[in-house]
Amino acid sequence: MDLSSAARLTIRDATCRGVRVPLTFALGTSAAIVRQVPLLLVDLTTEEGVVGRAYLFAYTDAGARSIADLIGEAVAGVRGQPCAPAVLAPLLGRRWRLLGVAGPVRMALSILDIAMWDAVAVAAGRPLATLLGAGRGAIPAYDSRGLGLMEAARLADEAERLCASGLGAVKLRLGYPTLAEDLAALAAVRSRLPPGMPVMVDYNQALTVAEALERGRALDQAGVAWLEEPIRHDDYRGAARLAAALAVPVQIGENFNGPAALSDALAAGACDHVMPDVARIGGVTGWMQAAGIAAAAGIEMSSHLMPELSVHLLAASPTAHWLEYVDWADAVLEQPLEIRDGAARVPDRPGLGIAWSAEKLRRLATI
Ligand code: SMN
Ligand code: MG
Repeated sequence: MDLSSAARLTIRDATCRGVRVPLTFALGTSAAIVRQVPLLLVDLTTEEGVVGRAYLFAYTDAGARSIADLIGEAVAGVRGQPCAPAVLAPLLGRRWRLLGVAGPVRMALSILDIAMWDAVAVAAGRPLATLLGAGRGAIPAYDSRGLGLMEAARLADEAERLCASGLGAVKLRLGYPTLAEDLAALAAVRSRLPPGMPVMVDYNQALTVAEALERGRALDQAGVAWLEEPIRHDDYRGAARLAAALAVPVQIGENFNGPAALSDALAAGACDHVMPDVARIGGVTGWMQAAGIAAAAGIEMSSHLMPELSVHLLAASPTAHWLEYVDWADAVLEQPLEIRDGAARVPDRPGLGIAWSAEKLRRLATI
């Protein structure tokens, strides 16, 4: 039997580059103010000459350096093996169990998995979304570039600037010292958006359960699209109390560590929607497992950051909901993600359709 060229790829090596991208819209969250983002760019080489690419948001410079180090060690362990991510994902997971597959280790293994899938799709000459069985060509996206914690007048101006993107929804960060300030921020943003535009709100785990119940009841009246991470991300019992008591949909998922976490959260009734992060859910392999669990439970699934990767995965997810749009990787990509009619387009190029622009990279500080 003749194997396809994709099945014959052999892993050779991985190169990682850390770069610091200044943000157009500084992003104040209740946890930290993000002014520049460390991105880690990964090139996975194969003996056949096909290169698989992926990138991740590394949160901090030390995060980028340590994840790069972990990727190097993980690749050394699978050098010479077939580039078969569905087989290598459980193998790598077992191998790294003693150190613990969470945080930077999970991110290293996830990004390696994504780069392997990219190589496979590039070798097959098909967009990754198509290879995963997707039919959708575009995913509705919301603008997540700005609307951090700041005074109401500046928030209103920023909301107006965001409207130029043509996206149909925005996300606002909340978690001011008082509920009144949260509501004032929401009102300021809404005063400059088209009437009825959905607004998601994100607390980045700032509240206690009691505070979340109080603020959530007020947000029920305010009609927000979802209430994201109101409390500690892994307090599923607390989140279940909120989901049961509140009308506003509770959204969690950017901190799910692998598909098992999503499964546990749904079993606990901790949320109404989920939004895994492709670099924490286990790459493409983990995402597709998570998408199956969410679909079986009838739960809407959105994405977290890295929209150029997530657009392919949402296109192949049965309960796809919203893509979180940020433009951070525009600073490194030859062809940035295309936004049209309020949606992100799945690029009609082989693999993820991403390539680094040497010229753009020259302008960025390296980590
Ligand atoms: C978020 C997380 C990390 C960095 C910036 C913003 C936020 C989101 O939780 O969901 O976008
Ligand atoms: Mg969030």
